[in-house]
Amino acid sequence: MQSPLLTDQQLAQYRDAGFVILPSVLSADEVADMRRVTDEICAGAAGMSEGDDVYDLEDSHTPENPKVRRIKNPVLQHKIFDDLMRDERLLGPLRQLLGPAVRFKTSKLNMKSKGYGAPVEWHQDWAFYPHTNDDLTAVGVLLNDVGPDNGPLNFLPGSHKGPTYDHHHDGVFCGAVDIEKEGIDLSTAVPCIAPAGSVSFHHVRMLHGSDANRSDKDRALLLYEMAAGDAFPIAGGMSEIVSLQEFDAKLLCGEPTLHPRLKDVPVRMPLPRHSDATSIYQSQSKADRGIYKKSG
Ligand SMILES: O=C(O)CCC(=O)C(=O)O
Repeated sequence: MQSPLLTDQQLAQYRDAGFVILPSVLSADEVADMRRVTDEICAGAAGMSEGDDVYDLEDSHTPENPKVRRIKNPVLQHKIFDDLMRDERLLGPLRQLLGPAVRFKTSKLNMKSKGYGAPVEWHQDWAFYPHTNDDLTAVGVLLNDVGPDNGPLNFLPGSHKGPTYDHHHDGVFCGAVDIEKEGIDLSTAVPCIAPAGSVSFHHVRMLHGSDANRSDKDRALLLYEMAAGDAFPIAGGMSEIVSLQEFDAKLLCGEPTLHPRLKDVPVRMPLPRHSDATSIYQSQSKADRGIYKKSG
């Protein structure tokens, strides 16, 4: 399959709106393989009474009726997910967006299963992990066809050029923006509606969120967080450099550097944080805000 390098128009859209969606990058067979592996991993949650390093479980999960909300860092769970992030069909556009050196940060597979898949309240990824510059992007791989009803991810165009919003509640980081209090107009939000196998790229400062999946169609979304090689995490954020060796091993292409590129970017530290908040779902549950919870 042809490597889908971004056109000038797509690059301009990413620059102006903060996201771009490439339809049908993966073949139907590739998507089917990923869904099969995903099902196999999810089957491992049967019998579990609480989440662990692999599984984030829905609030309604029981050992007898397992419901996985997220597979944590799927690249560590199966080679198929590791292979895809090294694929030129992703790396080509990533080099265009971030520069010659691209570093993998982490990954997640949000299941948003039919009938109950949890919402993710509006937030900016940047609020969780500020860096020395904002050349970071999230790559979303749709493992199901996504329509208006099965909980599409929504982007607010242009919000990546605006402020870093308050993601605190009662003085503690909760990872969700109070849309009403901030007076944010979501009427121009764009849902990421596309066939399975499509790939989206959204800027790290993009305001985004998704409703619960009350439909009868699954909506699994594989996400890779990627950074420019010279973007270094700011201490106190939710990314850390454990060792230089590990940090450099996460470079997917390009040369390592000890010279972070510094950019004048708006930063709010995600501190203090709830000690028992191990995922965005749990952080957000610490606040009674959220337009999706209210409407759900
Ligand atoms: O799965 C979704 O719809 C939202 C994903 C997201 O924004 C996140 O996990 O940070």
